[in-house]
Amino acid sequence: MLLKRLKRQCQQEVLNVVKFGIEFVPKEAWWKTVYYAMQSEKRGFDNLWITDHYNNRNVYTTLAATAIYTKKIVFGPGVTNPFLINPIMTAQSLASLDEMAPGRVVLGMGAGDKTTLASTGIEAKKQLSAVVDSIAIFKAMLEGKSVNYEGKVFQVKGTKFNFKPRGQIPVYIGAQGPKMLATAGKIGDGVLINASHPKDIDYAVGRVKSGVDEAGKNMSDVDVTAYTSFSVHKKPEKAAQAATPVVAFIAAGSPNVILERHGISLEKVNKIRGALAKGDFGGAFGSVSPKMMEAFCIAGTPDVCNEKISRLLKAGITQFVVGSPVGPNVRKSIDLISKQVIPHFK
Ligand code: F42
Repeated sequence: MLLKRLKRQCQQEVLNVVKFGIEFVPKEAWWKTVYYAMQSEKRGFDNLWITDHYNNRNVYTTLAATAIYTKKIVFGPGVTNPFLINPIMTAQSLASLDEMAPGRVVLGMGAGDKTTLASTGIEAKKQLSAVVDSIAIFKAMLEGKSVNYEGKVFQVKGTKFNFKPRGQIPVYIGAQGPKMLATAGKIGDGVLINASHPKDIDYAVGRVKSGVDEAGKNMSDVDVTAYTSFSVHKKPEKAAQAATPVVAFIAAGSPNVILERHGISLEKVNKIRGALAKGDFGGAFGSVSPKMMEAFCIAGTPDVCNEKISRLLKAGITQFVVGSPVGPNVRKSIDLISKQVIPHFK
């Protein structure tokens, strides 16, 4: 009896610490993304992440408007990369944003999406080292001193702001590969794990823990974040329909090791890859299988989503990010999440 009560209490404590974040891709006019940001804040989200790809709207104009139009939500790029944006400029952008929204700014840094980077002519070499160097330069610049740093990818000499930054800003690392996950545990204040299934989160948490142990830190020092593909609607088929295109792209971009982990046939994924390459989106989306949906998104009614979020909490996450597509209608889905998902955990 006592044991059961203690177990329940422990589970409750775990559930109580979870933060809810939301991700937006700034592919629409700035005011629409900022409207969603304001609505997310009002509806109880703790964190807001804006993705960074050169072919969408600029992440920092979106975040600057967010700083002005919101009051308490914590926000940042989720994630920028050191190849397109030099880490000195990232430090400058975040330090400036931190003056606009004191204490509400966080950095999300990752290796950069290779497909998007490829079209810019920028060669993303030594991605792990580039992330490590960038974070070292970022942190040193935020101390407001003159920075000298000799990294494998980036070197700076006497780099210094002409203003005094407010102070350190938490750094999250977007990570999927085993070394990047461990690095996030070692040097990050948080990790953004691009996954929706407990099997992937379990694996990732294990890798993050190895980095945490190596650095002599505690897991409680790192905000372990599931950065999911999410879609909620009262009608499950509508939720699934909205998530299918996102799942097609995730499946096509997944390494073999992840497909094997979920028992997804390479042949079926190659069919999607072939269709996407030809611009045959109908063919690609039509080839998404139930196994792919199960592995690569959380889609369904609020009850189904809550059950799946609970499984990720048990795997050790401390922040749950509702990522694209959010639902068939973003505004209505945010309302539904605020009424039937967030209250289930807080
Ligand atoms: N990418 C974007 O461009 N924009 C976004 O908005 C974005 C959001 C986002 C959110 C969460 C998230 O988890 C990822 C996100 N991404 C976004 C993708 C991200 O930028 C990366 O593309 C993605 O996370 C994949 O990177 P990865 O973490 O798997 O790391 C890659 C680079 C990798 O291969 N890692 C290896 C590993 O084991 O982790 C290590 C590679 C290594 O050791 N490299 C050596 C080195 O020194 O760097 C060099 C090796 C050699 O031979 O050259």
